[in-house]
Amino acid sequence: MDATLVIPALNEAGAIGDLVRRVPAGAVREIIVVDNGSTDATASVAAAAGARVVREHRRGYGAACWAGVSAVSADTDVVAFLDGDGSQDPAELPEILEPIADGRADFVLGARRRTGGHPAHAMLGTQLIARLISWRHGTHVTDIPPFRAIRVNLLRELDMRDRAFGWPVEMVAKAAARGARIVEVPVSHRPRVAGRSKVSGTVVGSLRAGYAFFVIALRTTRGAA
Ligand SMILES: Nc1nc2c(ncn2[C@@H]2O[C@H](COP(=O)(O)OP(=O)(O)O)[C@@H](O)[C@H]2O)c(=O)[nH]1
Ligand SMILES: [Mg+2]
Repeated sequence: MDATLVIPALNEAGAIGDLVRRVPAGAVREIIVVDNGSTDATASVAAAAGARVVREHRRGYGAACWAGVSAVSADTDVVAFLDGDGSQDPAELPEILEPIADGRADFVLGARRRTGGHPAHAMLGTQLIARLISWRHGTHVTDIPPFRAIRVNLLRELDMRDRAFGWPVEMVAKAAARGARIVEVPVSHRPRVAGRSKVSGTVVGSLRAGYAFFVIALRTTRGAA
């Protein structure tokens, strides 16, 4: 199985180098860091750590992830995602890839069991939307997390439209709507290791992300996705 890791990064110079170096050897063929218009040394730090750096000047978490997906080599079977702030542990990447490698899953979610650094309000909203999607599409998801792995073929079929914070929820909702085999794997979560939060750590970021989550979840639950 040929897997590529995509890391969206906006001003993560303090975290990205260590993060890239901690990806277990052989877990993925390539690590792509998408520099989303950083004003710090994110790109050079990531490159020095061994990642391939792709630049995306259009801001947005989804725009960054999409640029990474567009840059994977043609023979890539699986794309994994995690954030550039060090909140997830790359040592857990083999566990995220395993259900797909075993042929048990099309899409794996790294469900956050310990939510250090992820505010309670954000976690609560996320869990509510996970329930809504589960109920509507007869699947069982408990989180809409940043740590994910998906078969490239499935991802391309999803026709992803959001380019901002709604990207993860669009991916989960559309995959569930298609009856894809979604498996959750428990993972750890800790506060970002450096830099500033752009989403759940700020009031504006939380509201924007929460709004996008709800709008996209409702759209797909009405069958319009
Ligand atoms: N908000 C935001 N995050 C981006 C963007 N591009 C890349 N990212 C990355 O998306 C990840 C999640 O953002 P983060 O600030 O950690 O959100 P939080 O975990 O909810 O506080 C980080 O790796 C960011 O660097 C962007 O345009 N906007
Ligand atoms: Mg974060």
